[in-house]
Amino acid sequence: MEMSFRWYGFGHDSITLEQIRQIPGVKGVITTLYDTQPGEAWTQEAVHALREGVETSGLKICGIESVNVHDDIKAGLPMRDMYIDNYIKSLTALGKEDVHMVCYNFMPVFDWTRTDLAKPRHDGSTVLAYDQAVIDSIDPEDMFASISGDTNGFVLPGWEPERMEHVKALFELYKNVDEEALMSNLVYFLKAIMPVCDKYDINMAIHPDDPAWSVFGLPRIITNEANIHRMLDAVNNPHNGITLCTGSLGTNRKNDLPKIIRGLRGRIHFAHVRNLQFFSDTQFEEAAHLSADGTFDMYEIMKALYDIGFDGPMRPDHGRTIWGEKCMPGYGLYDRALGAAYLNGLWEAIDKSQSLK
Ligand SMILES: [Mn+2]
Repeated sequence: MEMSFRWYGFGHDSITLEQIRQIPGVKGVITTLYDTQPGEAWTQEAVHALREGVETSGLKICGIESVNVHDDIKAGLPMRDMYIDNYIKSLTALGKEDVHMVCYNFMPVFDWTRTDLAKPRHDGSTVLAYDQAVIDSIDPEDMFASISGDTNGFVLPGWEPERMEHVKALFELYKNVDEEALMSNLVYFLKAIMPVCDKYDINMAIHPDDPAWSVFGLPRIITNEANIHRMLDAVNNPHNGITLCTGSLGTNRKNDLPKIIRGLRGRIHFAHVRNLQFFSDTQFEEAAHLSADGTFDMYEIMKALYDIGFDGPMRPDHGRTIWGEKCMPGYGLYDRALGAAYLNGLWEAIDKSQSLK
């Protein structure tokens, strides 16, 4: 396991590489070329400049989150082959710059959905939260305007304003795409990119849908153990793997996270670890990482990852906003640094107790 930290790049993040470097045990960053659009081919020059900037600060790029997949690929439209070619160019640029893990998602229209960006918590912090009752009462076109809380001037990844202007057209694009079609479009995409992943040893890590069920009637496929195995078996190449995101896959309380992890040896290429507190099956908020603050047993999650020999990058996921920090909701420095320290502590304890046996 290699502890990492998400960083949005020069000019896009309030947190500096120098700050990240001082979090004990953090070896590098998970980042992206923030100025590119989905479907655009990344150049090696741009990746090289990003890499150099990160390495100058004594860190490294542990992986990319995300190289976004164009909607024409997800919806299976005729232009998809051109966009897949561009995706292959982006992977080539990354491979040549020694980047070997790429996170992506295959969610139509909305990358992730929350109904509150700054819900006050019992401890006076604010957190991201979800309530299905709110989703059921609004129109998807009003989704962005309906989210309570302030982005503090940051553009939220997956919620770029230029993209959200076209929500109606995006829904139109997916009107004939059901879950079967979406899965087959994903398999088509994966089969096309596996050769370049083999060539440069790039691990593709699909992010689970968040929340792990259909919202606004849109199809969702990376939602449970059976679907994950179906996707992995359909393209049975070790480079075809997943991002084990506890906070996303865990939104569905039927998903037994340690059990799912134990069934995915060799296919988890990236881990997002965080905790949730549930108020009902469809209402939750993002707790501190500590087991006692939420619903998940973080020790069992980390132990399962340890036991399957997980050796990819891990990052603390969304944190609470604490200590008066002004930051992108979920992506402040302080609580994610606490999360990294806690997860590193669990890992060290598991590792040492294993070697005693
Ligand atoms: Mn995640």
